[in-house]
Amino acid sequence: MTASHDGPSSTSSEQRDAQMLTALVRLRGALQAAVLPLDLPGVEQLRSSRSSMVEQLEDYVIPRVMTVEAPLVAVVGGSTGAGKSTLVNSLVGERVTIPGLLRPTTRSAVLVHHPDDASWFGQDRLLPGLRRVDHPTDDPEALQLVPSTLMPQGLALVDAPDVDSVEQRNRELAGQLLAAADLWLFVTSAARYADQVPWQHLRGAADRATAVAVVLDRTPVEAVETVATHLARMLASRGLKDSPIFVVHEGPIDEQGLLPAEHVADVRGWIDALAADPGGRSVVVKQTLEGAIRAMTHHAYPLVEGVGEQQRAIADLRDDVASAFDAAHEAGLRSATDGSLLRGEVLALWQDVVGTGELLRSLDNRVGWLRERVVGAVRGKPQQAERVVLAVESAIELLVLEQAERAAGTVAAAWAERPGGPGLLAAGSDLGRASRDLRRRAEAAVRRWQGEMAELVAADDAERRTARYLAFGQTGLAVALMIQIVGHDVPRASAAGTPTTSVAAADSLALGRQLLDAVLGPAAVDRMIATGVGSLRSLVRELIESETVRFGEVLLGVTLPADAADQLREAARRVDDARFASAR
Ligand SMILES: Nc1nc2c(ncn2[C@@H]2O[C@H](COP(=O)(O)OP(=O)(O)OP(=O)(O)O)[C@@H](O)[C@H]2O)c(=O)[nH]1
Ligand SMILES: [Mg+2]
Repeated sequence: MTASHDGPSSTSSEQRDAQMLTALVRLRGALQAAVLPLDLPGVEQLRSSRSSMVEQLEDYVIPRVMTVEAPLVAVVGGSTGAGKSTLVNSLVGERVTIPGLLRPTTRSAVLVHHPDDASWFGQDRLLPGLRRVDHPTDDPEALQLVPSTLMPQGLALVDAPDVDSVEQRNRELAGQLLAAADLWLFVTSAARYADQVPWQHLRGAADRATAVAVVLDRTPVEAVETVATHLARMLASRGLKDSPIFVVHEGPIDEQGLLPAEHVADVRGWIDALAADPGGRSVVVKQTLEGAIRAMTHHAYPLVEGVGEQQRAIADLRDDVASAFDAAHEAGLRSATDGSLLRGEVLALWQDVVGTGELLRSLDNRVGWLRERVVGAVRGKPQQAERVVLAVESAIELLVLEQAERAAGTVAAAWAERPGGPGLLAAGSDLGRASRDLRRRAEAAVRRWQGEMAELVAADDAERRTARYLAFGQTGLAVALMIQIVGHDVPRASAAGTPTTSVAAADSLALGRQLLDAVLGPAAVDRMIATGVGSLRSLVRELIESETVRFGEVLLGVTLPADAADQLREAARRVDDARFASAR
């Protein structure tokens, strides 16, 4: 807020109301954005605080600030079967709401008002979420509007369900209606006044400084003094010493279900006086409204903390995925070309095709005809070459599956320990394992890659298609190329094996290279290996990357705008500023 030279008095009350309204609308937006998606400890309480704040802003605070001059709304709430509906009818002086013997009877809100006040209670005003109806209903989403000429102008009465109902929907609606009241007419009975649930509500009202009047209903004459004294003491000790207590004696009920008028004369007199006194009314409205707003900013700050905590937890969960899959990428890319695949079946079958180290050592590379002998040695072994193709295929698939499996397991283990993590694991399906179709996808990708390798050797200069090429065959050359690719990072000088390759593997790698050089020429072979290494790496990278999608989807369900906590803090601060501005 900027300091004005003319002082705060230069701000008119309309400007202050407008400032407050803007701040409240912004607070509602910030609260709506501040979802608490993760099941962190204590989140239930924050979630319910958040949703009741949004609800109260929409149902009561925002419409109330927009129309401060609207009639005062007194909600008649309280214990089950205390006689709330009977009291409403008796106060009005005609049957406007249905009382009953069965508990609970009232399941839907009934608002009684003077006919001239009707325009204040349209759909877009108070409690906009409740559909306006003009007939009795049990629909908890409906608000029955009942005009009665017996009501004073300037004050409306709402008959609410029981706050301690056996039915949850009733309890919720009762709470929602009380949160939208300017004044509570809290009804209890001699039998029920010490019950816990009503007192939880009353304590909440005391915290917010909601205007409350208590009606001690259905009280036998002889019990009045004891009960009323005790009740007054309870109210005083719980911060409600200013709340008036009205006693309504248990009385005969007429055929309309109404108590004798004199039984409710005190309450009715108080209501009439309030309705007739615009100043008194506005004091009540202001007290409750300001209390609600103050409580709201008060409750917003723990929520800011909670949102920040959620943001940090979400970032940790994301990091778990990133670091597990970074490691999988790294290991996958490394093993694809460091010779790790040159063992077992791949090596044995490749040796079948190309011979062993002894052959290599017996060769004198400088003698052309010896090279011819090597080529001759592999001539006519197309089936063996095909078998190497299959072995290489499954070795690469296995490599991808292993890395994906390990990364998924690492994330699952980390998430199981993180706050909010177990809920996410349950939300996804089998997140601790590689996805079910990965094998199929890997198979297709590796086959595509092998096809590319075959094309690579085939597409080479036609002039090279010498007798040697033809003897070796396209598949033989493609296989030799694949072997060079998966052994690309094996140090060249080593004929003694490396941490990832055996002597035999290093030998047959070298032999393969000689073959390729002899057939295709060293420069072309270098180019082909480089191309093949590049596309094998992208294959591995893409397949492992595709495995993060499932985690991404689960995390998408728990996203929070990056600025949610800041926006909420700022919005609450603005409401506080507006509050202090209007208090001056
Ligand atoms: N004799 C007598 N009966 C009463 C009195 N007050 C309420 N009753 C009866 O008690 C029963 C319950 O009264 P309701 O007015 O429906 O009570 P409620 O608090 O609205 O009940 P719910 O809506 O279910 O929470 C009805 O049968 C009423 O006729 C009273 O002062 N005297
Ligand atoms: Mg009722």
